[in-house]
Amino acid sequence: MPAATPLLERYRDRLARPGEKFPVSLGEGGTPLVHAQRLGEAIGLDRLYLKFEGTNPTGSFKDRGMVLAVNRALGSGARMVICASTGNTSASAAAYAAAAGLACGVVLPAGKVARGKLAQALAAGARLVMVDGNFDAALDAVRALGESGDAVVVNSINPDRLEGQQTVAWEIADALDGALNGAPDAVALPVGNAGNITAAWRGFVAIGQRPRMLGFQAAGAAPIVNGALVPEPETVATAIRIGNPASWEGATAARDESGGLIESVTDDQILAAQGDVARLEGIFCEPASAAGVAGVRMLAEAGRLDRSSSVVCILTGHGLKDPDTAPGELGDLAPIPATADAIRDAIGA
Ligand code: AN7
Repeated sequence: MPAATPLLERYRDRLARPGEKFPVSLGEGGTPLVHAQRLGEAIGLDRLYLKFEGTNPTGSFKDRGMVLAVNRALGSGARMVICASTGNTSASAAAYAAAAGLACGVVLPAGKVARGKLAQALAAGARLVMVDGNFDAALDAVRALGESGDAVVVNSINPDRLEGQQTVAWEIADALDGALNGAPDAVALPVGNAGNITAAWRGFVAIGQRPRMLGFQAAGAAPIVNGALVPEPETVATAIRIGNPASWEGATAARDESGGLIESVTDDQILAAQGDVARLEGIFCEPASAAGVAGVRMLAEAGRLDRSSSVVCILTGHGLKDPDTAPGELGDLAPIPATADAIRDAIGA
């Protein structure tokens, strides 16, 4: 079926309950899978692919699970959805709730959410509160609110979210079927609350594929790598600034069942990878999204990935969401005369 078919209709046979209707869609899914030849050359991989989730309607992979969660909340007669978020979940929840005519509450860690994501939730009319505490504290509070029945929680503790997020695995498989004659050898992605690695692995298993799942946490927010909660997580990649992942067990199951790994990368490695993806492939992803690329580069350079292995990096969110950490400095460039000669000198044409 063409990619223009709404995501939940395309995979209706795997997702829908009998007779279920999905009235809400913003055109999610159908994201590009790019053979990253220049980046692959730099890293030492001949078959490196980038699945760019930034082209989803709200600019992140969250839309895949959110579309199912909000359709089901609407179908159940709910009036309001609520989430805690490092930013992208709230942008997605706010947008889908708006389209569904539902109210949306979002609870954010004060001062640590990228500007673009805040702007999205505000524009869609979400009822937004900042809490004095990190994402983990916000999620605890939202869980309690959900249990009281005031609103449907649309964090990934809602099983509909993970169900819908499996579609990224199915799209990768559909796109690579001809090119690779089967599954990729490995799939790399950032790990925050650990819903995505859990869902992607389930999605692959559901269709009989078993790529190695390579998860990467930020070094300052690496509870799964350390085997212990991180009470005060810190990283430039605010999307994955999470110290107590809700899907911890799903992530370790994905790692162990797939023969994969979950390791950490530093903020410097993350920012370098974000810049490489933009300069070598023309794809602008947000810092958290680059953690998977940073990890793959680290493994390849250590001789832990064969040059011939096929690797898909899931770039989870768009760089425009977080202009403040974008690579490159405009600095305090003094204006020059608006003449061809002056401009030619300045840019070295
Ligand atoms: C760009 O929005 O947790 O491991 O509240 O925004 O499934 O949590 C975002 C997470 C990776 C990690 N990349 O995915 C939120 C939130 C981006 C993200 C992750 C997030 P999970």
